[in-house]
Amino acid sequence: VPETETIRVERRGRVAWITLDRPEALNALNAQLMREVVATAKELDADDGVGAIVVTGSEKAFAAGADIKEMADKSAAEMREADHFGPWLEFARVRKPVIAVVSGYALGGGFELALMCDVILASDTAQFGFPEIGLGVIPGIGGTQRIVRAIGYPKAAELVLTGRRIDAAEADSLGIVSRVVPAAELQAEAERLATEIAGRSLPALVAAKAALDAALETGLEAGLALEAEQFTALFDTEDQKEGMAAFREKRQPEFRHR
Ligand code: CO8
Repeated sequence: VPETETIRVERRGRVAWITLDRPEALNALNAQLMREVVATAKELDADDGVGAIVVTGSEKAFAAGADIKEMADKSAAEMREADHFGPWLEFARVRKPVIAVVSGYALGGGFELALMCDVILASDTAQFGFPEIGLGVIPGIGGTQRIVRAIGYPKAAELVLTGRRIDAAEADSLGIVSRVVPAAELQAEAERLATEIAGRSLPALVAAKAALDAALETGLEAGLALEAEQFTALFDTEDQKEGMAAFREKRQPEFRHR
């Protein structure tokens, strides 16, 4: 993993933790943080010892958005030149499961970053919103696209057009988050969930994510074909043989992630 200044990176077993670490700016996503998160995620994606990646922030903020101070004076040409978008596409293309563990503010780009992840585990202190409209801009790293796919147009449009902030309970009822847990239990639950996922067969996890992604990208026929092919290809993995043997022998599987 490369040297980083705006994030901390830790490995515990097969789980890699990326902790956003710009407390002075409530983890606002500046260009350096974007480069560090994306480079780290790509490196972890290529590492066979990693089964799942967690992205998290502090107790007060997952991330309070893109860095307003960094972009305030830019022209459109300068924004295009800086390309704040392409690297995040690479983050969203990570093949392994990515889990957002959200406490406090997940606003603007911070909310969008959470929506790039596969699973969102939220503290009951979490707050989500798209304040961009109040700044004279709009979500720019996937917010309008992913929130419509997540919760449907009418609910999504209200959030984007008003900038209204919602709490964890409302985010849960809208289907924005996977699950909400009390703040005091967030760390333990995140650890447990990430360890559980990372312990599963890596080829199966990657196949599952590819098939889930296809549901957002393709029509039903093409998605069904992709799912069937991903399912079938797993029959050439050691883990499929082990998983099914363990079932027949009434024991836990010991996956070797190949
Ligand atoms: N950018 C830069 N600095 C920030 C940001 C931010 N998004 N959010 C907070 N900070 C800074 C504050 O300026 C403050 O610094 P300082 O003490 O030097 O003034 C420090 O973090 C602490 O913040 P507050 O004092 O404001 O803390 P409060 O607890 O009073 O308020 C809030 C917390 C409500 C989260 C408040 O900080 C806030 O409203 N922040 C901005 C939220 C926002 O509007 N986010 C959307 C940004 S636009 C965006 O995300 C677009 C995404 C797509 C673009 C992709 C390309 C770049």
